[in-house]
Amino acid sequence: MSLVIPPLASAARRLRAAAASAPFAGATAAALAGLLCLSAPSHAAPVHVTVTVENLAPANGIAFAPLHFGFNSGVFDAFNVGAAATEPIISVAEGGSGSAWQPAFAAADPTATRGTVGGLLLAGATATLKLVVDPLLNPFFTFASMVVPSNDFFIGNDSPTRYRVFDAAGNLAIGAIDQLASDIWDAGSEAFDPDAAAFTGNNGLRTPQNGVVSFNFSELEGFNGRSTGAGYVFTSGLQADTAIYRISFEASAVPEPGSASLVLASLLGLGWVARRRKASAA
Ligand SMILES: [Ca+2]
Ligand SMILES: [Ca+2]
Repeated sequence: MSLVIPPLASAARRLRAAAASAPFAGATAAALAGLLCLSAPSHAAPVHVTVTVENLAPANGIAFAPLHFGFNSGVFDAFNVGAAATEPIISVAEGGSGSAWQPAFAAADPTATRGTVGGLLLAGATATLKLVVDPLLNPFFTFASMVVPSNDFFIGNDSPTRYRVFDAAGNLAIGAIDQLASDIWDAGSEAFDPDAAAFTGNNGLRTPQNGVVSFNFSELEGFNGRSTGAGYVFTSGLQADTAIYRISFEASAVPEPGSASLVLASLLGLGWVARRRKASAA
């Protein structure tokens, strides 16, 4: 059995070996080895990410169930336009809970950083969640949230690689994801019926639609005039280009005092060697 040693680690090892055998040059080598180890790209620096969601829809219009999301490697695909919805996305679209979506995501991409942000998000409301993300391991963002009132409407990304929020260097590449009314999906799993819809009826009732996932926001007008669970009378007020939802991202470094002090120690080591050499030459 042989170990494959990456070039930088190998260089660091040779420098450490040199450090053990030669006094002054060795000290320089040890300091350089320390720096090389720190610069080796074996670990992505984790970052703090604040995810903020905002309901931009017109007042007394649509609201949203909690946003289910995950920073991920780009392999979890919960639905496809033109195909029948499966249990994971139905658990978001018909009930808002994501009770099958989250486990399916975890099974498909075990190292994804998943979360849920907000409760019932009414027009004008915002909610935030801060979490730690590895930007190189999980550069993509996937999300899903039920639109209410509806029987099976939701927002979400069809392609798992649609939103790459971190670039190859681990820097934030997208400040926000904006959704318009024309981005709203009908899961095609439950037939339109305000009396059986979340927010205006008995959400426990349902009539199978046996359709496929498709874009659909115009059907929301069918809820106009209905009293909602939040007490207001619903008016859709949506055109295709009406802004309805924004997910924004802010990233900041996670402090790593241990690494910082190692770099400082290495630099101080180099300075000490330089002073010793100057002293010997004098
Ligand atoms: Ca898809
Ligand atoms: Ca439907």
